[in-house]
Amino acid sequence: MAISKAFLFVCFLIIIFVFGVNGLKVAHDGRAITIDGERRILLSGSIHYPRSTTKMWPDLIRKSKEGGLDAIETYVFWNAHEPVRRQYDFTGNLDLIRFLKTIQEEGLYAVLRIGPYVCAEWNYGGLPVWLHNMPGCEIRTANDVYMNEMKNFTTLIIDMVKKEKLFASQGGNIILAQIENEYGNVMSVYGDAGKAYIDWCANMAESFHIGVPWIMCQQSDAPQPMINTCNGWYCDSFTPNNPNSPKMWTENWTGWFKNWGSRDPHRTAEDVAFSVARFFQYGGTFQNYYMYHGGTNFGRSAGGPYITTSYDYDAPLDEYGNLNQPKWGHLKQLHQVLKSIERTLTHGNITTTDFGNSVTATIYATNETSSCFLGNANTTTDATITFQGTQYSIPAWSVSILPDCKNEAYNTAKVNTQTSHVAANTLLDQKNAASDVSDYLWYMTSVNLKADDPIWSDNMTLRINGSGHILHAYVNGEYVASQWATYGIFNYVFEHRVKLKPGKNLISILSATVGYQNYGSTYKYDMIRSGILGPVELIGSKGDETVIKDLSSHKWSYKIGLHGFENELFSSDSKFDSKWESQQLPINRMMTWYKTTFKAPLGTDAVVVDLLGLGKGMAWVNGQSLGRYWPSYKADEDGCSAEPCDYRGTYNDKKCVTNCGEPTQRWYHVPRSFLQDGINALTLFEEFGGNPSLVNFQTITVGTTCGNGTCESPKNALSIIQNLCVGKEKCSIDVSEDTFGLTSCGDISKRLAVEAIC
Ligand SMILES: *[C@@H]1O[C@H](CO)[C@@H](O)[C@H](O)[C@H]1NC(C)=O
Ligand SMILES: *[C@@H]1O[C@H](CO)[C@@H](O)[C@H](O)[C@H]1NC(C)=O
Ligand SMILES: *[C@@H]1O[C@H](CO)[C@@H](O)[C@H](O)[C@H]1NC(C)=O
Ligand SMILES: *[C@@H]1O[C@H](CO)[C@@H](O)[C@H](O)[C@H]1NC(C)=O
Ligand SMILES: *[C@@H]1O[C@H](CO)[C@@H](O)[C@H](O)[C@H]1NC(C)=O
Ligand SMILES: *[C@@H]1O[C@H](CO)[C@@H](O)[C@H](O)[C@H]1NC(C)=O
Ligand SMILES: *[C@@H]1O[C@H](CO)[C@@H](O)[C@H](O)[C@H]1NC(C)=O
Ligand SMILES: CC(=O)N[C@H]1CO[C@H](CO)[C@@H](O)[C@@H]1O
Repeated sequence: MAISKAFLFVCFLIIIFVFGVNGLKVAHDGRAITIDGERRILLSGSIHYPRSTTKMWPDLIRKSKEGGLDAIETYVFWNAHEPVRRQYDFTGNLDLIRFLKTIQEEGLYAVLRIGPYVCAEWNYGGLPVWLHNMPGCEIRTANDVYMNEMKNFTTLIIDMVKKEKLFASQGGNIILAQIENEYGNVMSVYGDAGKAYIDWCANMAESFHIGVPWIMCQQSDAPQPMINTCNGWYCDSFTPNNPNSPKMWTENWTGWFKNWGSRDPHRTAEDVAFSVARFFQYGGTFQNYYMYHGGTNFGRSAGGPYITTSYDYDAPLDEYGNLNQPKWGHLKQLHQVLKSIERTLTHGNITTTDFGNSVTATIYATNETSSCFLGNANTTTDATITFQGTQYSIPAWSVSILPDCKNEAYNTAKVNTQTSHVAANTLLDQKNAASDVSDYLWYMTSVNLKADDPIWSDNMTLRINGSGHILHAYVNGEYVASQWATYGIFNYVFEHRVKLKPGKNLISILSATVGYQNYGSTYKYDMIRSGILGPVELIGSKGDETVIKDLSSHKWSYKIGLHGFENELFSSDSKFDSKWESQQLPINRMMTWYKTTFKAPLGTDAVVVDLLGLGKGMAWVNGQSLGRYWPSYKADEDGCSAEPCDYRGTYNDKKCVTNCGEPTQRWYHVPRSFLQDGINALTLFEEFGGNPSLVNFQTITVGTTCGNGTCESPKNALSIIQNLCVGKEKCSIDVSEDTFGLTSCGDISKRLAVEAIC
């Protein structure tokens, strides 16, 4: 009963293994799990089937495979399957067999950690509470009542799996199984009975003859042939208790769970990659991410006490199954590099040289080839070492992998996966930093100012040599100003007063492109830089004296895009749909998303949306982009002529222009095919701030023009119609000279066009 302590432990896994009979022969030697006699580097990830839905499973598993995993690991959740003694539930997302088969269909191995004690931040560690209430039952120790129940459930699971021929030895995909879980951490509580119990667990497991190896994580005295494995944040210095057991990491904690009241835990991609690379540098051959997808604690399944409903874990796949970048991508690259040197890692002689200050180099050498790891476990100091005649720099707390012992293919601290966060000691070309996934790129840096910094004055300005099409500057989260280029003149200087404070100041510049250069006749157009070119400077002036601080080569962090775009707020099935508030319509507010519904205009005429009143941004109808809009940008006042256009003479683009002084583009085409019967959705992202209350949909009718000519009604036609029709459900108008007056143009027929917005 003394299990309350177990609540404080987290159960994670990392495993390494081998065995087989009929199908695959999975076994192991002291180096690695072998599959059909071949030593393997195996990368596995935990996904707990009850923490997602059956519909999500194929996608989660596909994304795991795409991320470079070989195997999916899961616990089995006893109290979910047997909520009442001898009454079982294997339906819906408790369908363990379906989950294992889904993994198999996607072509991955499975690791089955039966437990059935699982910890896992799962209610009561996965044990049914009815056990606790059985007379004479003492859990997880040499107690007949408990052992009988544990054996009954474990047998049930093994039989189910065997019946479906899911063990690799039967031709299935399960390559490893686990009995008990992290018992080594608590065994001393049970005294001698604990040791007797774990031996019993091992014997029972063996008696099932499943044909694949059994593991026991965190069990330093695991009885043979159980393989003891390591769980933890780092497992590089772990050694199994038997020279014939490979070095396996069953729980590499990719992040952490959350409890009510806790902040959101995050483990960086760099650090997870460091721990994995280091594990392989030091001879590891199997590792499992706990979690690869954390998911959700549905119902009352959350353990604790006080574990939250979300079990996101900051895992490579987030709670909803989306890629958690850059973590997913950074690890994927690591997996590719490790797989490329699988043979060397599993066969090479290992030699490690200590360079001091926690810097080591490890050579894996076979007769044919060698691969190297350069590790720097120093938490603060970057290292430069000369290794086999070449100089290498290794950032603090990182591992470089040199598949040929010459060229660095990967460093755990250099995250260059397709990601939204980048950092560099220079101002990057927006094309390099943001690729072409968004118009928007944040340039962010911080400036530490001492109280006696010579730059201090009460007149400090931020000066940015622009060219970023459009930029919006913020200092310490407060908006400073915006500026943009005009067509053809893309260089401008932004200069505005800013308020800084002693200590750390955060400077954030949002650069927006309005289309990348598409042509150049006297230069290579593709090489034209975009974004903030620099310099970016702070200027302090006291009287005549000016002090300039150039920030251009500071450390700049980059973030692509804006949250709303990442979350696809414009998409018709956006899962953030509930976040829309319908309070008072905010106007003139920068970076604001608006969403409304409308009925499509009837008929077949072309439809446009009139965006007068808005600043600049992007518009979508039913999730389909209408493109950028910018009605606040007015055309030149000059150059339009009241005279009819003279067709004679050579044409140029300044001739016969119209629309002077008006919004450059006010109406935006909404193709009929974007529209549906009934309700349609319009989404706007307003960058500058505007007033969407005037937005309306119109149709374009060919062949009618309402223009100012010489043959017009002499009366105010609009007010006549307003009087007759506004406020009425129906109205009829007598279109005659009696109503609209005599014109000076005689007998020619006249037309009345009315457009009504209801
Ligand atoms: C589990 O216990 C039930 C009785 O409660 C028994 O009928 C069944 O055979 C047992 N299963 C195993 C595998 O021992
Ligand atoms: C880290 O590097 C610094 C500087 O080289 C050194 O003084 C320190 O001892 C190192 N720390 C460790 C743990 O190696
Ligand atoms: C690996 O070590 C073994 C035993 O020390 C030795 O016989 C063999 O030559 C070594 N191979 C390489 C490639 O260094
Ligand atoms: C590697 O080379 C060593 C020394 O030449 C030899 O003894 C050993 O058998 C070779 N090993 C393999 C796997 O070829
Ligand atoms: C403030 O500094 C700017 C240049 O950085 C200068 O142009 C301006 O005249 C200064 N204003 C005052 C009030 O000193
Ligand atoms: C600003 O950028 C433009 C375009 O690259 C460049 O010609 C100009 O010299 C820059 N200005 C300064 C002050 O560096
Ligand atoms: C039509 O012309 C009159 C007089 O020239 C002018 O006041 C009015 O604004 C014009 N209406 C439109 C719709 O252009
Ligand atoms: C259960 C377990 O292995 N816990 C370890 C996880 O890693 C941290 C940090 O390395 C250790 O302090 C724990 O003991």
